[in-house]
Amino acid sequence: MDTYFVGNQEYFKGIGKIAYEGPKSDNPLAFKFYDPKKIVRGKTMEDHLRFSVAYWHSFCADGTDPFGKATMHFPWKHDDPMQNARNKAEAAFEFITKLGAPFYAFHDVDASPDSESSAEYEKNYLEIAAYLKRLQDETGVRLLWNTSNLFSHPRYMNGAATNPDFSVLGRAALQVKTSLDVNVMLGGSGYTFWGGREGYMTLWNTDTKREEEHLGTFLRIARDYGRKIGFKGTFYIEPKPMEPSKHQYDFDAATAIAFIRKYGLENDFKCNIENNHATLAGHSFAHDLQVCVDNGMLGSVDANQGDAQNGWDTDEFPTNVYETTEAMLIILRNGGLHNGGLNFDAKRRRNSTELADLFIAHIGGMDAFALGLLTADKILADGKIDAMKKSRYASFDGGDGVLYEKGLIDLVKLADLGRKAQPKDISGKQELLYNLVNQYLFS
Ligand SMILES: [Mn+2]
Repeated sequence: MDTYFVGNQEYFKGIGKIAYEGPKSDNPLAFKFYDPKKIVRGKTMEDHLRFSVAYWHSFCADGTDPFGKATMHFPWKHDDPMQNARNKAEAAFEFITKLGAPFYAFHDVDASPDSESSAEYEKNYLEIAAYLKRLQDETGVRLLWNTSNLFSHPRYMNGAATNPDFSVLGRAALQVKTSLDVNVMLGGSGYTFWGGREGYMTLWNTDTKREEEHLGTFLRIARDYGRKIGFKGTFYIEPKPMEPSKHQYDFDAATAIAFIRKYGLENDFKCNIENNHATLAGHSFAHDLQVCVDNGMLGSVDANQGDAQNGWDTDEFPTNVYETTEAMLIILRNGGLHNGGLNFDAKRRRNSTELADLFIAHIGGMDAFALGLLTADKILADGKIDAMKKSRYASFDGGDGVLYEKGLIDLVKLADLGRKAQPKDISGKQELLYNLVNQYLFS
């Protein structure tokens, strides 16, 4: 096996480059379905899926939860915060290169040490960013998006851009400005806003109208600054209905899109849709993706899955091929992910403590989306499902239905047509569609 590392040492010892070995392989450290150079619909799987590794879950989260201490031990940990950040970057780039993911994503304080001193925060971040640039150049790994953590520090407990204390907005702006500077330096394809604390805990102390307007202004000035310094990527809003706030303003895709339009941000902003956030909002992953595609607002995807038996954001690695098939079908109908990607905002379970588990978790997620892509391709190539969907609307493809779609029938005329109409009971064929999907998946 080839050894591979960046910097001074190998952290994932005994694990080489992950290869495609096909569905019959019993090697847990090999792809069964993700074959990066395989051509599907004229494009490689790698280019369709645009996988990204998330810094925070993979190289920062150590298994700590509200009930227990860390369970994961990272060999790159160092007492000096800057040395720790450089080691972590080397571990991350070794991992991402061995895995063969083309992209990564991070929050400012995942990559670089936070500081109470704003000058030190900026200095640390720019210094680490220069090191990340070096590692990007050395490995060819690219930045899908970065973001600023505007939720962990106590100063953000009442919100960042929506904080009732104006002084907090300034510190948030410093983080966003520096992250945009870093993004341009690293050639990022996107920049994400996730407003975990942009919401409220109780209406008794909250002026929601004012807070939402403050958020609109904050995103507008961030957009203006980004464009001024040459940021060419897409800005993303990542909807989530709750957790940690009781109610978050970017509740779901439909709410975020309405917000984006209300504040005139639709030429620069799109949505970053996360499966587990959609389910937390009472939707399905497919629903929020479809809402985005219908509105030309699908930006990027945080690829994970939730747990049907509890109501919180579990951020599990995606393995449900039924969900990935539906997702990839919608993404293919959208003409692909464009600037976006499939970013694994997912963490291994707290008791999956071996470093190899980090590879196994990502391999499973990549295989699940590869299967989804292959099945979605079969569904589109066969065309039966699309034809069934289209035929349900055939009455709008001829006669008065066409005039109605063109807006040429008023209510009086429509009511007049209604006097003569005799609607029939037409089957939606839902069970047949479900059965067809299983045939595509398993035959
Ligand atoms: Mn999540």
